[in-house]
Amino acid sequence: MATCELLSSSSSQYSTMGKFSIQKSPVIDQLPEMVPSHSNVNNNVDDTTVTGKQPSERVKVTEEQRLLWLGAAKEAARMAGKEVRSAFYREKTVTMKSSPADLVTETDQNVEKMVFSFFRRKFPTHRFIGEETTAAGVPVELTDDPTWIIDPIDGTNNFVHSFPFVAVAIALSVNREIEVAVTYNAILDVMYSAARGTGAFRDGKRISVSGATDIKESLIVTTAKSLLTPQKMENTFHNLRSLLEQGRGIRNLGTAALNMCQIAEGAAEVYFEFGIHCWDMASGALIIREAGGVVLDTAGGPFNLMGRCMLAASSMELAQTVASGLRHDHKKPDTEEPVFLRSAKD
Ligand code: LIP
Repeated sequence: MATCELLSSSSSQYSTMGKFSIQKSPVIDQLPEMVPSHSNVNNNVDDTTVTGKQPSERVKVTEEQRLLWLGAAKEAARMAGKEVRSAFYREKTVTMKSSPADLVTETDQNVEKMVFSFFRRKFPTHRFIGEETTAAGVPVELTDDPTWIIDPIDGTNNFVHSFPFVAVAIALSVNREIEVAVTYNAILDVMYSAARGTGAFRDGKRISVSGATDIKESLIVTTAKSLLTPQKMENTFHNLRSLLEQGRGIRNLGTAALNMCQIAEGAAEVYFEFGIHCWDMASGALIIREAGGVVLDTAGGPFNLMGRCMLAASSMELAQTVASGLRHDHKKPDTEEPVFLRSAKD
């Protein structure tokens, strides 16, 4: 196991093993190549039909396109996963973002770059939103155009500690709906996937939520975040206490994307979290809904992909029970304009 030591109080960068060396943040160095592609080159079959601008002009997405995109998403996730695995037990160069619990490594940045390039080659007109690109200063912008939403390493803290729950999360939004999604546990080699309207799968086998409606029979997954303000700590303790008094227990894998997959495959019944971003939620939202689950905001309202929070459950009844007892922790949304995802039936 790598040891994590903060080697200089004046620097935000440290190494998980061996000697410390100060480096310029690779985020800044990589920015130009990580800017989303808005190229108009069009040499791919799907791009000729999905470029809707106005709702009335939106072209219907076909099954063939979904299959093509899902295949590409799985290929990208496996390719990224190989990179993540090969770096997993090696020394890592770690940079702090907003706090000592909010980290980024060279692997996060390299993998995001690699995945962007992969999709750019296949789908030159598609756009991108990525965790590390956003951290480097590119604003989140979701239009009707096909847009890949990517978290290269969901669970960076886990990755830094070599705790084996680390996911590559990839989703494609078209007309502001998630059409395909994959969440890949790169260390344990488990692939969750979904295409809109066709169900959710784990390594090719169909999965579904448990369907539980009673909190007394529910495992609850959530994150108790470190280094919060006293008020936020209070809210966290309130929520944990109230759920511990009602449910069967609380779990956390340390990755939002894999936490969501536990609801989708019926291993747990409720998941909620405040402060997460669209790249943490996009793949899981589709996978849970395609598995028959419910995805809402933490107040029990419609789920906003840009709203920085999620409440997912195995049934609407359970979701509303939990929503009614939660103390909320509001964050600045990823975009001012909300993006409400419809269910596959709409
Ligand atoms: C992290 C999540 C984690 C959540 C953090 C963060 P990252 O993503 O997966 O579960 O609690 O807020 O979003 O930064 O490791 O990709």
